Amino acid sequence: MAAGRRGALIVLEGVDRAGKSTQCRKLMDALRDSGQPAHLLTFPERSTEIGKLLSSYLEKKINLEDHTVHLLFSANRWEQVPMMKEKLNQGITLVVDRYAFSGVAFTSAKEGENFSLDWCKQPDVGLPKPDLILFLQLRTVEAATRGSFGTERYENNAFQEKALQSFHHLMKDTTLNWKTIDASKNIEDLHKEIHYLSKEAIKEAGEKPLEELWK
Ligand code: Z5A
Ligand code: MG
Repeated sequence: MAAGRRGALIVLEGVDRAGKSTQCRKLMDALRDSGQPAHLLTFPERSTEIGKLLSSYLEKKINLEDHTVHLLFSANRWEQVPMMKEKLNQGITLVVDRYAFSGVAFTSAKEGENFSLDWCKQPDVGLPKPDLILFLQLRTVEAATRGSFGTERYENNAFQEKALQSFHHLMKDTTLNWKTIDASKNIEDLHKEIHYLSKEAIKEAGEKPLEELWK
C-alpha cells in the first residue's frame, strides 16, 4: 500500500439468503491473501449493549416500538464510526455485511406506520459513505432453494418483497456507486466478480477523500 492512501468502504447488501455473509468472508480471505489489509464489519453488530437489544428484538425475545428500533439500528452503526474512520485512514479496507440501506429497507417495509424513505434515511445521514455497494440480487424462489427462513423477525416472503422494493428505490440514487450482482451464480463465480469490483474500488478510493452518506 502506498503511504497516505486510505482504505475503501465496501458494503454488501441484498435480500435474505442472497449470500452476503458467505461472500464477505471469501472477499476478506482474498484481500488478506493478496496483502491488502482488510477488516470485516457486520450490522447489526450484536456484541455491543445496543446490539444485544437488537439481537433480542430480532429473536423475538423482546418487542420494541418501531421508530425506536429504527434509531437503535442506526445508533448501532454510529457507535462503530470512530473505529471505521480510524481504520480507513490507516489504509485498512472495510468489508461491511449490511449497512444503512438495510436499515431503511426493513423499516420502510413495516405495515401501519407508513415510514417514508426520507424519514428512514435521516438518522444515517453523515455516516461514512461507501465507495462501493454490491447488491446481491436473488429471486425469492431461488432464495427458497437455499433452505427455509429462520425464525427471526422479518423472515417471511411478503416482508422481504417489500424490503426489496425499498432497496430498488435507494438504488436510484446515482451519487452512490451501486453494482447489482446476480446472486444466483455459484459461490466461486460470484466471488470472482465481487473480488474484481472490490479491487477496482480500493484502487479508486485511495485517490479521494472519504465522503458522508446522503449529504
Ligand atoms: N436489519 C434491520 O432491520 N435494520 C438494519 O439496520 C440492519 C438489519 C443492519 C438480521 O440480518 C436482520 O436485521 C435482517 C435485516 C435486519 N432481517 N432479515 N431478513 P442478518 O444479516 O443477521 O441475517 P442473516 O441471518 O445473516 O441472513 P442473511 O444475511 O439474509 O443471509 P446472507 O448472509 O445473505 O446469506 P449467507 O448466510 O451467506 O447464505 C445463506 C445460505 O445460502 C447458506 O446456506 C449458504 O451456504 C448458501 N449460499 C450462499 N451463497 C450461495 C450461492 N451462490 N449458491 C448457493 N447457495 C449459496
Ligand atoms: Mg448474513
